[in-house]
Amino acid sequence: MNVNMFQADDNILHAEKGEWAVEPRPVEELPLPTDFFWGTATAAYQIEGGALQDGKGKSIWDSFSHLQPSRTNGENADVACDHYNHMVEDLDLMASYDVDVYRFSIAWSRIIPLGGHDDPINEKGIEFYDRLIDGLLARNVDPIVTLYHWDLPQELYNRYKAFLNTDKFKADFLRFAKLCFSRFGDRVKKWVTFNEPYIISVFGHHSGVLAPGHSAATGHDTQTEPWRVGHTIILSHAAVVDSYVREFQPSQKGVMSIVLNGHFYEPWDQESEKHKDAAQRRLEFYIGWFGDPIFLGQNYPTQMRAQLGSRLPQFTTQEMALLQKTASFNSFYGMNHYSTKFARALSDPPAEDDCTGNVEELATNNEGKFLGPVSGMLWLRVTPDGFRKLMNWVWNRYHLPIIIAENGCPCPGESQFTVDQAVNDTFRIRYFGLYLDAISRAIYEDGIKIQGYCAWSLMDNFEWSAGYGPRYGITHVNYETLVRTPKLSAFYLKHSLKARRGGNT
Ligand code: GBH
Repeated sequence: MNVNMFQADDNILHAEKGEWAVEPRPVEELPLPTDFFWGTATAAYQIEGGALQDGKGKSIWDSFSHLQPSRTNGENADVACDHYNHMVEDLDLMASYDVDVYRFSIAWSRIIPLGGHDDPINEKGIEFYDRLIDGLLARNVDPIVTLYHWDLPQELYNRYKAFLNTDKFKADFLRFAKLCFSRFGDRVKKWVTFNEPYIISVFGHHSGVLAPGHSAATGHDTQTEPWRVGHTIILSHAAVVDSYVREFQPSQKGVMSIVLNGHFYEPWDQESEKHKDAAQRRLEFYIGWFGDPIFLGQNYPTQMRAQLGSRLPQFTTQEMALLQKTASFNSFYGMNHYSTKFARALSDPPAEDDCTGNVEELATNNEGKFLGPVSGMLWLRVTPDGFRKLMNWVWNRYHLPIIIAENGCPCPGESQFTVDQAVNDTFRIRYFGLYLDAISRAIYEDGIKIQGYCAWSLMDNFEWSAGYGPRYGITHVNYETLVRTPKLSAFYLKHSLKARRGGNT
């Protein structure tokens, strides 16, 4: 099959011609290494449903999605894609796409309903993930397992406000992680501790858009909470890595890391040092915040400490020693990436509760130009050059092989499409094609190690505060009938990856 038959209609791009800072290029189907792996990604709360099935405990997302007035577009994920009851079908779907890996997350409260280190285990929940993992291996698909993708056991929040109590959280998370290693680690060889600590900290504890929904409006201390939450995540990650390396890795031989997300930032005014500094500072506040302590075993970036002062928690000598010890045990950099924005320096002094490095994020530069065509989300533009630059930024700073753990987009207007329109997703195909070309350039022209790629997402699913509006899937899901229909992009990825790696198409 010729991958060119999947090429997007150019009209999609011409709509805004002349309005971009850089004109979009065509997809070139550039090569990838033969051992480059690809697959799809999901998260438990977004697809599983079975909210209270077989003894699962409530998570903060079960609560948050039932708040009145609704903060999730009037929708919840009690059923979602009902993956909990459609797992075999979903495994077969992935097999038909020829994926090499599947990145999914474990719902903590499904296997420890109350979440705590002394709380009972739910064997039924463990059985579900056992069947999932066995089903993947039977189909020759390697699992990449995320321990925490935002669905914290509600009880831990009730007991001690979860991330806001570092020692208690760390102990409970460590026990959950060890339970996963001991039950699943014989078959799971790639582990991710946390998905997107920035989002957990800032969107959960500053803007309050995501659970548990802390913001100034709900009476929370947004000056310090995000930084305390981030601190807890970093130390919990290090504790889990340390335990895995000492107690499990010698026999299980797996690898482990964390997944950080981040936009890339271009200066709002390319000629201005001030705005160039702002773009760099924004990246440090987004990615360096977690990356420097975790991957370098260093303190927070200098610019963060300078601006935040006592708002930023300090690492004790003992904690710093643990970070130094565990830094090199992170065997890859997990990258979730979608798009690029412009960064404009704000005037000093920064707001008392600033989280950005005193930077404004914009879709247009000083000439009013966009970075690329807009997808179905306003913040998400097709910006493959920024993706390549971010891979360079991360590689130069951390020198770790990169796994793209999430990448994708909804097509413009897709939330209103019929299934027949949705499956003809040429916009998404072009997005994937250009982003895979960027990976090829990063590997062969920039010399960066990139091991694999997970498309977000296997199927349309519950998009957090936006409910079922945005559709990121390479598979369409009808939320009434739960029928799954592959989109053209699923076959594009299957054939493009085969061709790029030198196989037959
Ligand atoms: C990922 O988050 C999540 O891991 C995944 O669960 C989710 O479904 C997927 O992306 C798609 O959204 O204020 O301009 O940054 C990505 C992090 C956080 C990026 C919210 C977009 C809103 C726009 N996202 N953010 S902006």
